[in-house]
Amino acid sequence: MVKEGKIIKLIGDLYTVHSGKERFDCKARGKFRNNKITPLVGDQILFDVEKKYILEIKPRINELKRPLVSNVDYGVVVTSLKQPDVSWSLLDKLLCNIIINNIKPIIVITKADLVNKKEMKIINKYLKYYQKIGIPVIFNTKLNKLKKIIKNKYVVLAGQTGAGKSSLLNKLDKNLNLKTAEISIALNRGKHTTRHVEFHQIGKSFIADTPGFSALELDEYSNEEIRNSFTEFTKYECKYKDCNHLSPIDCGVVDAYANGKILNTRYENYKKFVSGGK
Ligand SMILES: Nc1nc2c(ncn2[C@@H]2O[C@H](COP(=O)(O)OP(=O)(O)OP(=O)(O)O)[C@@H](O)[C@H]2O)c(=O)[nH]1
Ligand SMILES: [Mg+2]
Ligand SMILES: [Zn+2]
Repeated sequence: MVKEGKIIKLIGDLYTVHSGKERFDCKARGKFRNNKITPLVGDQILFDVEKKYILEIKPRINELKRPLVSNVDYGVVVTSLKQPDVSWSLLDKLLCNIIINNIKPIIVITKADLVNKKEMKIINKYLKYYQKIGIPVIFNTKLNKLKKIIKNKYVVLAGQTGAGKSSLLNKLDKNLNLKTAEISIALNRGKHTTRHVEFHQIGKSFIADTPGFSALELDEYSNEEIRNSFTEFTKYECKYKDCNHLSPIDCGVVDAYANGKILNTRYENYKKFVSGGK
């Protein structure tokens, strides 16, 4: 019998498929390897119930390489303010990565309890900017707004190891009990506690916990894609339509940056990303 379902988890080469109210364990056939297409967590598929094989992958709405997942509506960038320390460069990279793949970004802030008032004042200036350019910024201590936005949606969590992704899910669902771990004090970063991608149904949302990482490259993207992912830049007018915003002549973005309308780190990161200093 052939059924349709959605891949919600992958461990090793074993896929867990959600179909109706049931779950099935399936494997991918060689056919997919030959065609250089691998089923991903998030894929809508047809599978053979008796043989436990994935037969067909339905066309994807989108696909993210890091973390490896498909068909998501929202990408939540989980950003810790301490342990590991906040990195505006990594945050901008993660946002690029999500926006370029046609996924809507949300920023969730963790570990605000570890920064002092003075530090928080500076950090708030940055966070306000992201909010202003249309990216929701939500603290992990106030999750009602997040719950509202992601109702009935597929969501992927992305962020550094140790940022608090699994802890966030445990907060959203007290019965989940996902494994979390203290960060390594010596390295000031996490221990790669989560090892696989898995969607969890929480209320009416499906949220994928994912392995964290320490660094991310944007090599696979063109300068144009990176430029377009800095969505607030489109507000400013440049003399040339395909302006790369790198030369100060006739460039509305450089002007806006010089006039303090664009956050320093945003423009500096943009320059780094498009010139290969990713
Ligand atoms: N003080 C504080 N600690 C937090 C907060 N959120 C998470 N943590 C702690 O941070 C550590 C790492 O959290 P995890 O949830 O395991 O982090 P992760 O992002 O899932 O990490 P990986 O699975 O390695 O990618 C744990 O010890 C958590 O208890 C927070 O808001 N404040
Ligand atoms: Mg985790
Ligand atoms: Zn320009």
